[in-house]
Amino acid sequence: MPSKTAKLRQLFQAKPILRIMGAHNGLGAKLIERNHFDGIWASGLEISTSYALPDANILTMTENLHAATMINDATELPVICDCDTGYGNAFNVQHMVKKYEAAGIAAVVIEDKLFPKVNSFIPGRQELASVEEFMGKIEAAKNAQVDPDFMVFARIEALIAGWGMDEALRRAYAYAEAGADGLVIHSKGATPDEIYEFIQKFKGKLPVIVIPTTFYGVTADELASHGVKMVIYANQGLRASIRAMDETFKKIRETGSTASVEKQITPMKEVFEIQGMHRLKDEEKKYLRKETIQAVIPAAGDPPAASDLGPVLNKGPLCMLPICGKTLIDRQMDTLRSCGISDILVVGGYSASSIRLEQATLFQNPNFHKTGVVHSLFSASQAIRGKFVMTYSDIIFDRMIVERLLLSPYDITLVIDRAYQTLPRREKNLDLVIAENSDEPQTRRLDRQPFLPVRGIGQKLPKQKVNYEFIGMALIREEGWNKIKQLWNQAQKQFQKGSFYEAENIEQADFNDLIQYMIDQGESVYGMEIEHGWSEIHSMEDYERVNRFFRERVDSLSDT
Ligand code: SPV
Ligand code: MG
Repeated sequence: MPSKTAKLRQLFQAKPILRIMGAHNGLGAKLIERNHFDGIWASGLEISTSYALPDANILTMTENLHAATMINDATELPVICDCDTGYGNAFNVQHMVKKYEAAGIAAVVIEDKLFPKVNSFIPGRQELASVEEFMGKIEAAKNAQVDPDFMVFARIEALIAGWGMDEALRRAYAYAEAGADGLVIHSKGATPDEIYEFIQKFKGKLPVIVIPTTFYGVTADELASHGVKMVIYANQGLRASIRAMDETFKKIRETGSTASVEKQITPMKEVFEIQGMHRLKDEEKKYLRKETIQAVIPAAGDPPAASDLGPVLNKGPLCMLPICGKTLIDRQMDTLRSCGISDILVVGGYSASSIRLEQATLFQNPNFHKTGVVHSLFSASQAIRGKFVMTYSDIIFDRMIVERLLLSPYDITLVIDRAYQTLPRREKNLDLVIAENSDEPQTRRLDRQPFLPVRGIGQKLPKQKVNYEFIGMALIREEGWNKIKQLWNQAQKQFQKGSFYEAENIEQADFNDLIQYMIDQGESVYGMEIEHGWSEIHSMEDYERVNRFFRERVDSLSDT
């Protein structure tokens, strides 16, 4: 890629006239580029106006350079910077060239007025520097540049200041002698006549640059035919946008809505295109390698045979149970999302067509009546990419449980509730757990969230050994899932006939059965101890309790 300084030099060689458009920020630069101009004028007038300040050297060099850098960074086009009088004397100019060149600017223009200058179209104070002083600035600028292609254009303000053509020409020769790379002959005439006269009389070799703000009737081709090498449209973008914004704001204020302007304003899609949002989105996967955590919710099974939830379920699956205006699965997904889990995979089976999900992927386990939870889990296997939280579809849980679970360092972690030890009733069909807990019951415990090795899991464990209940939620890391896949393969070969742990056959294996098999194969499975903060919904009694909870304390569970 040639440097922008080289690019500008090449353009001077290749084109009869260079068309340059003014900007004050990156957005302007982008629009200029897409309209095929040859370069950009970082206009002092535009930059000042963008700060709502007079074009009178109020802004510092640093502020102007900041705007110029924004422009330059947004475009492949060479940028020519309006540097007013060079921000002081020849030493300021030296420093300025060093900074602008280092920022990748292709050329600078300095004008022969006194600092602080006033915009050329403002009547009154248009004081010119002496020729000697300005020659010193040009020499300082040329000696300061490092890249030989960097250009310094000298702007003659004699016609603006009313000093006449002879003075303009005298200055032109002097600035050429001082080493300027081009001359901006500025004029506030209504026609380009005095420009043409200047060109005709100027016998030097330097390219001539014009800014046809007042003599706007002239075309670039006409200027070229008179020997102009570069035309700078210094402020038309700014003026167009002022008018467009003003009219838009007025209409919105008058009509009380934005409908009146919607069709005239740039669609958001285009705004994002200009920003480069699409590239950013395309590259997100490549650069934003944040660990994504998924959730898998097996929701394929029929409602429990003994359940009295029939009337509220209305033949739908349990996950679609409405709880205070939201389905159970929506409440689960809200809680998971509030913990940063947004890629949610749901496996339907029984009445799957009635499962309504927003921003989650639904998989099917068509053999749900003959298969168990493990089969459902594997139905989503192709979409499981790494770490995931598996949660049964019939539980509701506090987000704190998920948040803490995500911190588990183990490959497979089950959430186990110690409240089982104190529950007065011992329900049937609970998923019981035997976990190793070396703590003496009465001692103080420093670790609020112990992870305990799980030794046994199932519904038929010897009650006297059971100390926890599995709540139906587990964290499975990538390594854990790889082990599960590997051992599940092995189990299928091993258990082709007969029962598989507590399941009638391996096809009907429950998650408990799989985990017990893993443990028996020597794999480590941990339990994360909790106490309360969740509920299963298996019966009308559970359902009413959960509904009551949400009616009374909406802020505590999934809505938080
Ligand atoms: C600018 O754009 O800031 C210029 C050109 O210097 S003019 O406003 O015409 O002086
Ligand atoms: Mg200016």
